[in-house]
Amino acid sequence: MTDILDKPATSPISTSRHGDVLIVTSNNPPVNALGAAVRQGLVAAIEEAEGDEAIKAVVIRCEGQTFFAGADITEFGKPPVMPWLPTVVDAIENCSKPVVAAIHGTALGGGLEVALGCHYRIAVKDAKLGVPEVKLGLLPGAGGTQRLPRVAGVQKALEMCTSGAMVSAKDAYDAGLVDRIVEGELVQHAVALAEEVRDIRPLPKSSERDDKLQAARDNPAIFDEFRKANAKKFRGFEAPEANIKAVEAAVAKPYAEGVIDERNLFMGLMAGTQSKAQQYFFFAERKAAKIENIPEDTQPRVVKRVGVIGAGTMGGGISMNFLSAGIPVTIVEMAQDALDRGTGIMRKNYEATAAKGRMTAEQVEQAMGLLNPTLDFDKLAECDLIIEAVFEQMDIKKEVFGRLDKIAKQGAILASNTSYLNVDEIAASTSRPQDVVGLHFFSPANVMKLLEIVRGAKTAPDVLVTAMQLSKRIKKVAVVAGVCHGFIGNRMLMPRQVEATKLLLEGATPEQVDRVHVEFGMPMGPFQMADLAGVDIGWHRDPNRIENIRDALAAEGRWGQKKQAGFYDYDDKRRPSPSPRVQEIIEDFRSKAGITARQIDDEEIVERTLYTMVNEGAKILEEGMAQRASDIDVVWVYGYGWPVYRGGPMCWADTEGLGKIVEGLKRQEERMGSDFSFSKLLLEKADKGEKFTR
Ligand code: T1G
Repeated sequence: MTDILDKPATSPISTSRHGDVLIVTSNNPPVNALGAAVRQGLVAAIEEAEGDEAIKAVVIRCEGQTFFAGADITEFGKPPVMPWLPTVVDAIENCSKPVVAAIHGTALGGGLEVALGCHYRIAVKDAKLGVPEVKLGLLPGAGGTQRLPRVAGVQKALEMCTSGAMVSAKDAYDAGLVDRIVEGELVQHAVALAEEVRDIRPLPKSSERDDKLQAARDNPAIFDEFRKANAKKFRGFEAPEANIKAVEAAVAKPYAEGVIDERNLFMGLMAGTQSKAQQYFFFAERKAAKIENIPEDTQPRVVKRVGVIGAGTMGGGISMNFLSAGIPVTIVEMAQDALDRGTGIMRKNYEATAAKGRMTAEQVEQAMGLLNPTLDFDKLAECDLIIEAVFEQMDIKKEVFGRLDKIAKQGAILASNTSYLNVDEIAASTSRPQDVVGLHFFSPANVMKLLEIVRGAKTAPDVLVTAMQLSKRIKKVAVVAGVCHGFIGNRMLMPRQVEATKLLLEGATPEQVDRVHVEFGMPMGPFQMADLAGVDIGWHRDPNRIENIRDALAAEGRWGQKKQAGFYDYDDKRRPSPSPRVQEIIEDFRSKAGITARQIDDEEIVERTLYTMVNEGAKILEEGMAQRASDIDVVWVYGYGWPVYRGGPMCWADTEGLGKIVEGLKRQEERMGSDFSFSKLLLEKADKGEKFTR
């Protein structure tokens, strides 16, 4: 079909003819975002089709990696340029000749809305479709909330609009979103379909469909049932409810009125702080992949086989990331029973995923088939990347790296999964510090998306580039961190935990502190998190050495959920309740310290735990331990569940106002005593009225 495509025009939209079919092509890399020039070009192309008798049908397609991937997010917040996207979609739908959407890649957001404006939709097998606007704190604002339920049904529309998840071409076909799935030359098939339907009238307009709405009219409870079923997931977010309301309007009102509701709901979201934070975060997570101060053309090293030392919880979880990406793993343990236990848990985890229908039995076998468990440490010599996940103790790490230095092949990357320790010190125990890097996975390593790539003083640029590229392959979001105690995430966790514990001594309860954090939008508070992770993590294990509340709990075996007792008591379904025993322990420490309990208000808890985190984040920035403020936000959203509708600690601080943050910290400075010192950068920025993230 190469003869049909003319030379590219200046506009990203070009048109060409194949017989009596007008082919409209968008060439707007990297994702054919529907920027102003694309929108103008599409309207012009429809006018061209209308104005030429010889044209009987139209195909709309895209060059490059994907069909339109949505509105151009970089245009948001700027003065609007006509035509609006809804106008473009209406122009397509009101064309007097049939318009076929030829979909490949990811037809997302406004891209799917353009396809819904077309009269027919054809897709290649591996295409994906979705309306991810909710992830930007928005809703499909170009008729999507009105057309989608009419074409795919209300339940499907609710699920797609509120999750933002992509659906496969097959799933889309089954839902009626796509008329045909094809293999091979998409343009050819699209032109053939256009020829087939050229004389069919009336044209099938999505906005005029009504059949699939009736089911919801007969069962109006569908909306509240959907709200209830998703209440936990949507907690704190504004956009999901707005999406539901827009779909409700599609059912209750004629199309022309429903789109007005959609527009009003869209503008309401766009004006709010949540969508600004979530749009900021969309770019923040992409910026995190950019590594500063390395040569532009640094090439990654080849990684064909990965070695993992330690088949415990972390080693097993880390291994699964690579196995799932089709990368062979040699996993080493010191004892057969530990090795068997570790590989057994990996298989069990895969089987649990398969039981949920998220992978097939053969994929489980495929992944496990790439695993080479061994007691022979020297087998690591065949690996291109070796990750140690041994006990979090410096002398043990140094001993392991010393051994690796002797057997690992030249050019192999030696990585530590340490969550706190000094990577430079570990690197110094080898003759090849340039090959040493930290790869800090978060537990459970096969689930949590965050990966901190800890850049040692001597870590070579290509080691960093390799780590960043690999992180994408294993579906992680990686952030480069400098060498300091706790890197970025855990370093900010420390002042939060210190102040949270002091608040208990001063009169707060674990429930109060945790409630404030959960109401803020965190998945859990500091004490719920301690009970989940384990109160005994990092404990010195001497039951006679009781220096703080945590020591006291650990000494009594109150190690958290796994022992049905920690900062809370737990029933056999792990439901928490306030613990009288913990209250006694707190009161005992309080009286020993001569502290009289006082009423502590929620605002103080925010200032002493969340504001101090912002202050620590500012120190991380001023010390160069993070490349940019937005990286800190990526760490906290992906590593600890910071509510993305607040953008992350640094974005939230900007929204609060740095002056307010400084004032709040000044109010608490005396109570925090020597545990606290102001970040100079924070004071400076607050003084100048500057922001961290924009
Ligand atoms: N607008 C502008 N730039 C975009 C973009 C978009 N929609 N999508 C991606 N980019 C940039 C991205 O910043 C990066 O830039 C490069 O493209 C490659 O992206 C009215 C209001 C399509 C699945 O939310 O999900 O339509 O870093 O690294 O991994 O109803 O990009 O190279 O400079 O992600 O191959 C709805 C968002 C918009 C889709 C490709 N659409 N994009 O993933 O590449 S709102 C979205 C994605 C809307 C209407 C509403 C992914 C992708 P740089 P990438 P990828």
